[in-house]
Amino acid sequence: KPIGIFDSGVGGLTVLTALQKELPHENMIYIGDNAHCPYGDKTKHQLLSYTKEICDYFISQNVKMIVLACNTTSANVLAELQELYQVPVVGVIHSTVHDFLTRKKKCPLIIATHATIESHKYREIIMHYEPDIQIFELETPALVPLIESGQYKKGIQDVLEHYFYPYVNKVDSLILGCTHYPIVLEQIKEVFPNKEYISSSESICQEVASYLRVHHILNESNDSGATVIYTTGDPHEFRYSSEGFFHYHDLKVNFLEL
Ligand code: DGN
Repeated sequence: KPIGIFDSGVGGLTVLTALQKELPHENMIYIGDNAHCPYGDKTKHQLLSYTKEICDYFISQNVKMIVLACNTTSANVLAELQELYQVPVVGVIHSTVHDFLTRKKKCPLIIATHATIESHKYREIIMHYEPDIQIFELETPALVPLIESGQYKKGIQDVLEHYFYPYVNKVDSLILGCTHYPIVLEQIKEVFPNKEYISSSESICQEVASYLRVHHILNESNDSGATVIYTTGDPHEFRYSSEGFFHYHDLKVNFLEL
């Protein structure tokens, strides 16, 4: 049985590639919901309606687990999706917070979409474990459209400087609370150096791997897993925006109508 993974667009490919590395024998289905991208400015009601369609599709494909490779939906509709489906549904936020807490930092800046920041999910979970941590939260809505355009190298430095300038001397760590952001981590490090960087795309892998192991649903065969990629938008655009940073050659992207 495959694992179903989705995001609003190409950002979740950062989770997909990390999972492929960690779990090379698993079959995976990836959906980029580009028809509704970006998710960051959508209401909870909209997010639930889009993600239900995606999860229903995954169920029709007999998946054994669903991974929300997206902070915006993890922050806003995870509990609702967990109620609705029999298969395990996991989001990225708990494992990212866990990862952050192991680094022993005291002043994190969390960057994420409007809907993730507005939910204060990161703050809530961090404070639950470590009430003394001084948390800064920042919406960075210009980043996802830039990354999805595939043209992010032009102009991103100015945008990043504008966002990070007020925090340069205030924080000791940066939580990349959106799965699109690791794509521009090098650019971020240039304008915001010498921090501890925590990426929600890496943090989730251990959680998925140990869940599969503990529940004995890890694929034990030595065959390499197959991945099928879908977008609800334009497959050519999806390929264009992902090829620049993932170095996939001849990535096969299928159109999915939900
Ligand atoms: N990559 C998603 C996230 O982690 O929040 C969604 C980004 C978006 O669509 N704005």
